[in-house]
Amino acid sequence: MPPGQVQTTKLPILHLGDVPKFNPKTWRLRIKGEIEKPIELTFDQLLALPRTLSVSDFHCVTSWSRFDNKWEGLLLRDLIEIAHLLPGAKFVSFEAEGGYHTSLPLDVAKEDNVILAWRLDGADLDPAHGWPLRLVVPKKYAYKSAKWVRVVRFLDSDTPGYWEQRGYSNNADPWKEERLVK
Ligand SMILES: Nc1nc2c(c(=O)[nH]1)N[C@H]1C(S)=C(S)[C@@H](COP(=O)(O)O)O[C@H]1N2
Ligand SMILES: [Mo]
Repeated sequence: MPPGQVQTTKLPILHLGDVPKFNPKTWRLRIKGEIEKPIELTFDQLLALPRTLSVSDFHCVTSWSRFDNKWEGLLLRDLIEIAHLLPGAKFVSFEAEGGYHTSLPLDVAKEDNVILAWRLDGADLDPAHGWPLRLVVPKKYAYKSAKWVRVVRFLDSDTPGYWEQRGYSNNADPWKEERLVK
């Protein structure tokens, strides 16, 4: 357990704004920026990609942690391989429906267990937990784990996320308790 955290067994629901509706006819995941050619995937096309089961812990900066979450989806590492990055790609930004966004350095995005997930603990994601697609970054505070991801944008310089622009750490390492920037 990282310092200052308390264990919870049920996954709390935490986000800004409303839970968006999912329309499989119009929904697309868009991959763009510093890549050879922009990619657009329907949800069915996403489901046809290699999928991984990734078990990890989840730490919210407001101090709850949930252990052993079984996420299923597309590893960022596999997405990066499909996307054919240009040499300038150094960061990746995740843009969610409703305007929420967050970012990671490319080397963090390639770490184990960073996944775009559509299932949790053997069931499709609950709408409130990000259905149909959410990011999970276990080694960072959960504000990096954007729900309802619609755009994955590779960048040559960082675009800090919603909370990162409002005083929260852009490195967000729970083991170092990087919560608010002092
Ligand atoms: N789109 C979106 N994603 C988001 C948020 C948000 O406000 N909007 N909040 C983040 C925060 S602070 C947390 S703790 C987790 C919570 O995920 P959960 O509701 O599935 O437990 O979602 C993250 N992803
Ligand atoms: Mo959070």
